Amino acid sequence: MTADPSEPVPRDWWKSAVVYQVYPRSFMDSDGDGIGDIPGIRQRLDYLQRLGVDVLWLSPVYKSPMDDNGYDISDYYDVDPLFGTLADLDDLIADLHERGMKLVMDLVVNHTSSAHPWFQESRSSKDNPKRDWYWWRPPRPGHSPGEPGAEPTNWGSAFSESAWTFDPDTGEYYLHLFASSQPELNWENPEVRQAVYSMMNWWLDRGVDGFRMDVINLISKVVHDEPPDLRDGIRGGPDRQPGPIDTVRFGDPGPHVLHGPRVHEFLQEMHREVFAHRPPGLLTVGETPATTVEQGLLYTDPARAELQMVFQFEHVDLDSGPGGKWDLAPATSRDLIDSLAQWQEGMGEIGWNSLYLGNHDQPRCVSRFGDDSPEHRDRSAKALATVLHLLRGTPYIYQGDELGMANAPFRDINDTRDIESHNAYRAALARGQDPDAAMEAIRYKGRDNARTPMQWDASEHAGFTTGSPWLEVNPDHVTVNAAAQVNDPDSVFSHYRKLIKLRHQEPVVVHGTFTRLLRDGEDVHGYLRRLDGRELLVVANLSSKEGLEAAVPDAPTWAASELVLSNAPEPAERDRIVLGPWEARVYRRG
Ligand code: TEU
Repeated sequence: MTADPSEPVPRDWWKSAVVYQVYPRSFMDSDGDGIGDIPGIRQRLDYLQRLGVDVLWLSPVYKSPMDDNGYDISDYYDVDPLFGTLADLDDLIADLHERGMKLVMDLVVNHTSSAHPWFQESRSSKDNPKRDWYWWRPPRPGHSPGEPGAEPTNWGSAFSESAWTFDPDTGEYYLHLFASSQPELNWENPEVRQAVYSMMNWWLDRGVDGFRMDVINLISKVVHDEPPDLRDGIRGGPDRQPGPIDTVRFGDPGPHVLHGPRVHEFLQEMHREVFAHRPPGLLTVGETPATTVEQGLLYTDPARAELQMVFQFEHVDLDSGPGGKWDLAPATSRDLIDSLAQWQEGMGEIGWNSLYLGNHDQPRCVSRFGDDSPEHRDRSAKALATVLHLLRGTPYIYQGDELGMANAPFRDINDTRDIESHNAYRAALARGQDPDAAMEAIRYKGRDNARTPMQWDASEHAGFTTGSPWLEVNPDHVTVNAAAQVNDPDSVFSHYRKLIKLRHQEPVVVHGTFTRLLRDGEDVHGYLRRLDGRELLVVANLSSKEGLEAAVPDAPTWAASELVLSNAPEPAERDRIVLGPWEARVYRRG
C-alpha cells in the first residue's frame, strides 16, 4: 500500500506496515561480480511493489572487510564499493519514497570492525583517547599473557571462540562477543554514544526511515565495583540455557552482557537524541536475542520511549538443545504456536510484536517449520505465512520466503561461506565430533541456507547474476522462482500478496485483539482476531496429516461464514471445518 505522501503519517503507521528484508549480497547483482548490490535492488523494485510491501529493511551495506558479511563495519558514513556508492543509496531511497515505500537501515553499533579507525586508534596505545571506546582488560592475574586461561573472563563468543583476543602490542585483551574482528564498543563511554547518535541523525537527515538495531540488548555490560569488574560465566551443567555459546568450552557471558543495567537508560537517551524531535514516519526495531516477554514489554512499551518492537528469539531457539544452536532438538508446530501465542498474549495492548519466521541468520522457514517436499512445499509455505501474518504485530518477510525458497543441499563445509558455520564446524571437529554429524547440523541450521542467491528465474544463476555467484544458487531454482510465480494467482507469491492486502484493508488485522483457540491442538491450530464486532478466524493444519478437524467454538457457523482466504480448494463441508495437509483458512464475519 503505497502511502499517499500528502496524507499526514499516523503515529503508529508501522502497525499496519509489512517489512521486506533484503540481504544485499544475495538479492540482485547488477555488475556481474557475483555479489548483489544496490543498483541491483533498484532493478527489482517493481517486483517488491507488486508484492505490496511498505518498508525495505536493508542488511548492512556500509564499508566493511566483510568478515561477517557487513555486520563488521569499518565506516558508518559510506557504502562499500561491493554494494555501490552513497549516490546509489540516495537513488534507492528516492525511488522507494517515490513509490510511497520506506527504507530502514541496519544499525550495527554493539561492535565495529577491528578495521574501523576508532578501533585502530584504540589499539594503538593504552593511553590513546579512544582506548576506552572499547573493552580492554589486562590478562587474568597469575597467568602468562596470551596463554590459554589468561583471558580476563572465561566467556565464549557466538562464533565458537573465546570472547577475548590478546593484543601483544599493548599486552591487553579486547572483548568481542562475535568474531575477533568485531570488537565490542564501550557504551559506558558517553563519547561513544554521542558518536553513534550523530551517525544515526546523519542517516535520518539523508532520508532513511528508521533502523533495525543489531543485538541492541548487548550494549550494556554488568560492571562490578570490586575487581575483577567483569566476572566469569557459568560453564556447562544441566541447567544451562539454550543459546549460541558453547559452554562446554567457555563460560556463558549471557547474564553479564544481556539486558545490562543501563540498556534501557541508553535506549531512552538514544530516543531523546535521535527520534523524539522527528515527525512520525520512522521505524525502530531492536534485535534482542534471549529476551523474555517481560523484557520485551520494557523495550516496546511506548510510554518508555525506547523501541517500537523487538526481534525476540524464543521461537527460533525451539530446536536448539542444551548444547546450543548446533545441538539439534525436535520442535513441533505446537511448540511454535505456543511460543507465538505467548508473545501475542504477553504484549497485549501495551507492547508490540515483530512477526518473523526467517531472516539472514535462520534456516529457511518452509524447511524448518513447514515441509519442503515437492508435494507439500507450496501449501506449507502458504500455511505458515497465513498463521504468521494475521497475528498482532508487524510482519517481516525475508527475501525469497515469499517464493517458498528452501534450505540448500550443501554437500560439505566448502559449499558454505558463513564465519559462524565455519567456526562451529572447526570447533566440532576439535571436540572430536564426526564431520558428517557436524555438517548435518550446519545443513539444518546454517545461516547460508538463507543466503543463497534470490531465485528470479530458471536460468543458470537464477537471474541473480551474469557472473559466478558468491554462494551457489539452490538447484531447485529451475522450478522455484519469481518469474514462475508473479503472475500465477495460485503461487506462494500471490498468497503473500493477498495476506499483505488483507492487512492493508482490514483494521481488525492491525488493531484487533488476539484470542487463542485449540490450545491443545498438536497439529491443528487456530486463533481469533476481533475489533468492533468484526472477527477473523484463522485455522491451520501444520502437518502432512489428512482430514484433521478444527473443532473451534461455533464451528458450524464459522464453516458457513465468508471464507476470505485459503490455500486449498473451496471446502465441500459447510457445517464443520476439516483441514487437509498444511491447509490454512481465514474466515470473516461481522
Ligand atoms: O545476530 C545476532 C545473533 O543473535 C546471531 O548471531 C545469532 O545468534 C545466530 O546467528 C543465530 O544463529 C546479529 C546479526 O543478525 C548477525 O548476522 C551477525 O552475525 C551478528 O549480529 C553480529 O553482528
